[in-house]
Amino acid sequence: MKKVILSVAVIAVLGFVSCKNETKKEAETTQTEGTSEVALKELSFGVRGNCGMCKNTIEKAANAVDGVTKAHWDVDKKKIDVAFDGSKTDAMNIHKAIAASGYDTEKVAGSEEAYKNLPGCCQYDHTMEMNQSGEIKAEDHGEHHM
Ligand SMILES: [Cu+2]
Repeated sequence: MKKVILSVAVIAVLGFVSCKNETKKEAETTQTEGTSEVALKELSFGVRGNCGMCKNTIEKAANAVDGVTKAHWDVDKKKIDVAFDGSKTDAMNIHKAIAASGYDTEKVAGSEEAYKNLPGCCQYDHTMEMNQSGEIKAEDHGEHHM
């Protein structure tokens, strides 16, 4: 009887050890590198807009493009920083999506229809300079000819 109990104990120990080995092996295999080859691209370009509401609309439009992972519009610089998966979309799709929401980008003019539906405070000036430095501009940047 004692022998039986002993052998059961031995089997249990052996089983435990082999189980342990297995989990260790598994952990090692999952650690090996995946084949993820995400072509993440970053890009900045000019987008016109006035305020925080514009920011929401612009960023929402950019984020709605499949493959976009980041969209950050700077109200002072009139510029957006985006990151996207280059295998899913391209820069032009993002320009178009923002333009469709009513905002001018440096490549695509904003949809007039969407612009008209923007709140009054968001109806930005179409001649607004894009890609500003964010600093106060000096009015006189020509040379002085006397
Ligand atoms: Cu606005």
